[in-house]
Amino acid sequence: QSFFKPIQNGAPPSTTKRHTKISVVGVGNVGMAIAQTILTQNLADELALVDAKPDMLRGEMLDLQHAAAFLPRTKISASADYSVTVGSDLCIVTAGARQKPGESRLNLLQRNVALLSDIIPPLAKHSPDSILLIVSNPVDLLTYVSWKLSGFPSNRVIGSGTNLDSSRFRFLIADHLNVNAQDVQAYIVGEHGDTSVALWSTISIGGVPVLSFLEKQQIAYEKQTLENIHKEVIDSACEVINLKGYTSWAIGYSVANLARSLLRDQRKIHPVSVFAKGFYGIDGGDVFLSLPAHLGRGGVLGVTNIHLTDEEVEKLRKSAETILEVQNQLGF
Ligand code: 6V0
Repeated sequence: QSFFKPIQNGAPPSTTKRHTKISVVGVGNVGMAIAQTILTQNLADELALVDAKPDMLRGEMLDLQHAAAFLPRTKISASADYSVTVGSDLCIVTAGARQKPGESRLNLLQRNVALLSDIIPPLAKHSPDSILLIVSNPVDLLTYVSWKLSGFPSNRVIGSGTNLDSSRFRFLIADHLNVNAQDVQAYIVGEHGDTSVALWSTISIGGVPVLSFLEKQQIAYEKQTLENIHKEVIDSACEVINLKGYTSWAIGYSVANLARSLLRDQRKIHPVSVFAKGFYGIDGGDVFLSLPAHLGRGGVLGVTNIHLTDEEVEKLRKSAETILEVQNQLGF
């Protein structure tokens, strides 16, 4: 006995609407912020969660499920077994080991690489046509490792990269000028870290290029302000971590925004970590770092050919070299 009495002569349900499934691996602070943003923004029909800690995982799943009355309908499942992710369109990886006191960055990186060796092969096996979106740090290196482990074409392996740095940059510029951050166009590219490169020539507000405006007005003071803002962006993750222990909300919104561009084929441009060899004179090896990438349902559709100054190209190459130096020690 079904709860509903079927209607007579009803047409069969339409099968034309695509079912969208997103998997999130790692339900720590970052994974849960991403999961909850995906739910509130109605980006998936199905959300699968995976973590190595089964009790916490089940607790997080139930807690989200209990919000069903206030959210768009999404099937939420969770398991430590990767079969729960089968048929995903997008797999987001946020699992990460925490730095132990006194541990070197390289050692932490090696532990995270070992962790990805357990995660990526089963994810790729269960969702061979999916897009992989890596968030775990150091994100550029781990995106490269995930590309290698998955065997996916490079256009379907993306790192969240400097998408977050760029939104911090846009916020700080907007705050300084008292305008809406959505009207501020500005890219930070390169490594998600200390060697990131702010592309001054790309900064515009409401379509007005800021740098040439300042140059015409000979406002040198504002240029220094922009340099200071970039420095503030580089330091801002540390500041938040020192204050609250981790970062979560901004990365949650930033990754959900990427999920929307990818799954809804928005063809928007995002500074994210992509296979960068061959772009902007980067030729030292297979390296992933952030470039302004054109994103859609197929993953990375292309890299924007913006004009960079010689100084910006040089900084970007340095950023690539910094990543490659560490990458070469991994033996991957
Ligand atoms: P967290 O709160 O410690 O969560 C990590 C989660 O990963 C935990 O729930 C673990 O149980 C889980 N985990 C560990 N090993 C495995 C495994 N083998 N399989 C499945 N799950 C596992 O960390 P938090 O959520 O704060 O951060 C996660 C990662 O995101 C870290 O590497 C951060 O450095 C990174 N971030 C990256 C950002 C970016 O812009 N790319 C921004 C913020 C954080």
